Amino acid sequence: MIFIYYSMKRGMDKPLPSRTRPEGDHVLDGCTPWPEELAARFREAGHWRGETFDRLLRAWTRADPHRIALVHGDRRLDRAELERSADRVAHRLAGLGVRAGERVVLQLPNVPEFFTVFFGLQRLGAIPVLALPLHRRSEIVHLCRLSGAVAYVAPDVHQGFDHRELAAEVAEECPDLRHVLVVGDPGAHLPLDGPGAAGELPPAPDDASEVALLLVSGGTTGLPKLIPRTHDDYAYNVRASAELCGFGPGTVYLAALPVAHNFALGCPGVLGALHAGGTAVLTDEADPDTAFALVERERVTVTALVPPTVRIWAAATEWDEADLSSLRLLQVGGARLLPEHAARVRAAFGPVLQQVFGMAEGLLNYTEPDAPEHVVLHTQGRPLSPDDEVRVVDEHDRDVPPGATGRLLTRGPYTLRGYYKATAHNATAFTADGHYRTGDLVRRTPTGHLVVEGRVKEQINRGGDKVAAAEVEEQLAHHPAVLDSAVVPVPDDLLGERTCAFVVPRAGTAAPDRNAAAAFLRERGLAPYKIPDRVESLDALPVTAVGKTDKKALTALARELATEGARRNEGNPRS
Ligand code: OOB
Repeated sequence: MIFIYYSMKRGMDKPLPSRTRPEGDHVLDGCTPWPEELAARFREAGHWRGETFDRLLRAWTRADPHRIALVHGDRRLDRAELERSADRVAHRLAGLGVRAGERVVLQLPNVPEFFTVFFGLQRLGAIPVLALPLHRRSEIVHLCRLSGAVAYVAPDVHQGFDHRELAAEVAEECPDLRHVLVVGDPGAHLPLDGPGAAGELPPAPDDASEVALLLVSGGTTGLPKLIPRTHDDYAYNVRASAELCGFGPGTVYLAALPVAHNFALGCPGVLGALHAGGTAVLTDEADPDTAFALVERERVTVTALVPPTVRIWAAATEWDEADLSSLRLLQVGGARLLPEHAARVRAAFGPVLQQVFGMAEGLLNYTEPDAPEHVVLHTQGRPLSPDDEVRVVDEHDRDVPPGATGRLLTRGPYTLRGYYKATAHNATAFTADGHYRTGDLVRRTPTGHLVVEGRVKEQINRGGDKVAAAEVEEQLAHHPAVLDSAVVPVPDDLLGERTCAFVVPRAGTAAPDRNAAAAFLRERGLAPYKIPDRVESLDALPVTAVGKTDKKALTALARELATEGARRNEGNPRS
């Protein structure tokens, strides 16, 4: 495999001795480490190599300083420039007092600065908290508080939204936040480009068992959780993914999904392309016009998409004449890709489709690039690592018979052992022996491939964007006319699912309709994709025999209302 290009060159295949940890505020304090004997096994197996992301960046640069690392519009950064820019950011942040172990909320779209800040923080040993571009006040305040962030890095204006105004509100609500840094016009805040610390920085922390980044979970309970990813585990995630996907120096990866999301960041993503000696092209526009033109111009060889986008791309191939012949691998994941849609994608692009069933928490499943057609069309892939442990169980954690559908539990060398600072939640999110309860319902084929059949977690998957029902319900509870609410999925042809909120009004009030609820939730700073697509008023929520809200009944009702609505529209096409 070509991906080992760098590691072979540098003789990095042997585990490096682990170093001592520098003084400071350690994120590991809020984390659950792997048991020592397992950690030793993962080092022994060569999964964990003691490499920090700072060391990796320097190794990539040394191997080929003038190879282009990142392309964005007319900008092209080679590895040496990426490293220099990261060092400038490190000096800038050090000058502001940011130290090893401290957290910085990083909310940037797909621009080179995402990576200069990411690697600048790695240089300092500070930890990026990767907020999604669509997160708003509710999420950013929560992420800053939960992580105890000392700084927030944001764009000036992105897709019409002014992050500087958001930052001002966030700063007011988060006393630990010392600095807001803006890429572009800083307004009342600090520019990212600015004077830095004079002189040499202290050496970069070199303990690869430390946390390298905090990813945001899709969530099932009230507010998003933070997922600690160590250098050891995430470097393995990236390297093994790049190897499986056949990444090499010729790889040109198009990042059209947000790079703050695990899929486009490290599965194999931009980091995988850099690790393999390739190039990453960054864009925020995943529409076929923009993306096809980029594929043609940059000779893109691989990209990652969510199902709704890949369907739009497949349809667009019928009229768009861009030359897409450079495309070798088209990864699709984040939500279920139905077999008939997979077949259409294959018909449009040829045998380049790969299904990816992954999660920010760790476990990744890929269909192999050379997998037979029926595997690519009908399964969501096989676990990446030989040391990924996968169990399919019933509601009492008993293994179901082979081939039966059950709940997916997993543990392994790159799957978290606990969310950050979430002791109570961790008690139920993991089994006593450290398996993560994914909340997904799967069935395993005789070849070990997984088919995602559904889920038990209370999450709506809106075309790859995850919405925790409880988070929206909690926000709705603040509305003066809302006594109670329940948020459930409704099937949707393009997104797979949309959200429907059932609302019970307080006595003597009327429940807010869709527009009023949307305005209210926007005002509360909720990310736009979490705002319910439908709002229905009910006198009371149905309950189960034990008195819990009957979400099954509500899901059925939402489905009924949606079909009725569709039927009415068919009868009256102008409505
Ligand atoms: C990816 O990560 P997250 O953290 O946004 O969401 C994880 C959840 C999974 O537990 C599952 O419920 C769903 O998203 N999911 C899929 C899927 N891929 C993810 N459901 C059905 N089919 C698939 N192929 O979504 C993610 C992370 C890394 C790589 C790819 C996706």
